Amino acid sequence: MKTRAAVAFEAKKPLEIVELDLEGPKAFEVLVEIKATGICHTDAYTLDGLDSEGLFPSILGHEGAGIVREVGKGVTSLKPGDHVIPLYTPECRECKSCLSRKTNLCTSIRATQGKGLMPDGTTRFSYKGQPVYHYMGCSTFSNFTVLPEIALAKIRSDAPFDKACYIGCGVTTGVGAVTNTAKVEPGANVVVFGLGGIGLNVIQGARMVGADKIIGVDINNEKKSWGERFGMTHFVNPTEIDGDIVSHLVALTDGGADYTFDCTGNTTVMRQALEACHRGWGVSTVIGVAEAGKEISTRPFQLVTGRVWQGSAFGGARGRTDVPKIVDWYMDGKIEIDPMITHVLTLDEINKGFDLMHEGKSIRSVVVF
Ligand code: NAD
Ligand code: AHE
Ligand code: ZN
Repeated sequence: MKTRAAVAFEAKKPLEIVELDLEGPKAFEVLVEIKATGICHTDAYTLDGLDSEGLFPSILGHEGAGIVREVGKGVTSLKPGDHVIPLYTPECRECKSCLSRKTNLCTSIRATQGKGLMPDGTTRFSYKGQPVYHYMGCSTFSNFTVLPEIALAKIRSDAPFDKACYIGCGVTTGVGAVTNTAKVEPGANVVVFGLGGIGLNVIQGARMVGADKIIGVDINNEKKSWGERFGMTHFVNPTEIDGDIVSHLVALTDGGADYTFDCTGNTTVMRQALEACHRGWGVSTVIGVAEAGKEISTRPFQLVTGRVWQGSAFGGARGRTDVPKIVDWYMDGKIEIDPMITHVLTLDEINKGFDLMHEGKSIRSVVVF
């Protein structure tokens, strides 16, 4: 079949909207009509050539929602008409990682996914007879896409696509980092670095679990009112304080934060986030994705004296199990999504979504098909 898609032909070049060929689903695969997709900073990072796994030409996008249109042989958990959210972190429930119960990082198809291919080692997309790569196993910047059955969460059919798509990455990543990874407890002091599409969801997650101080740190003052809207109690712009940001935050939290989160992808900020943690017990969670070649460092003394450095992918969520529950949280009013979707675009306008992100003018842009 044919599908319209925004194709990343080359790094650092705008996406091009073209009609592609799409092969139907093979065994254990599913054809999905994407109804809406968010634009996450990770898409920009890959388009900018900063992803060590980045491949071109490819169809980016990993924050979508849509409808199952066809299932391949052997698919039992989904049928045409089901509403779904694609999962860049699948959940096979059979691999060593899934069975460990210690991680959400299902490993069953990670190797081919990182090479832009379906589990059988081929791509379903092509343009003028040449293969086009999948991205993060999702490729939601295409009106139709093919995914493995294990990479789709079935969701309730009354959830609006243009909001539910955000649960495919940003909402789950931010809220889940608080609830699943850090397991923030009521009364804790929390510092969130980077108040974008992820950081604001960390803030609303911290509010949801009953954190006490929720301090937001951003170099963009316009993020102050955004943070406050979702539960932030204090805002710090590190470029506007006297002295260094770590001392400032340690003073503000009476010795250091119980939990900090990096939502910037900046390795200097990651170090600050660790060092702003309380001696003896503070836990810093890295969510931001750093560009290829970057490394983090700190004095080992920071760890010897009880601070813990950890990371979180997709908010520690087991997609097929947890994503439908997060959709329920949204539909029941437990978490907010609507105000964070600042821009709704057509596929033809998708590059504007990247511009708005780089200019700091959007929280989430969503493309509707
Ligand atoms: P975004 O562009 O919406 O937000 C980034 C925010 O960080 C902006 O508000 C920006 O002003 C702020 N910022 C930039 N430099 C800063 C600095 N030095 N100090 C303080 N604030 C600074 O991006 P996003 O969509 O929220 O994504 C944030 C990061 O999370 C990206 O690195 C993205 O790749 C990553 N991410 C990771 C996961 C995961 O599973 N681990 C999932 C989604 C996104
Ligand atoms: N490809 C990069 C790593 C990118 C990365 O860490 N991705 C996050 C999700 S970001 C969503 O917006 C993730 O889930 N990582 C776990 C995984 O298995 O990729 C690189 O450095 O090679
Ligand atoms: Zn993302």
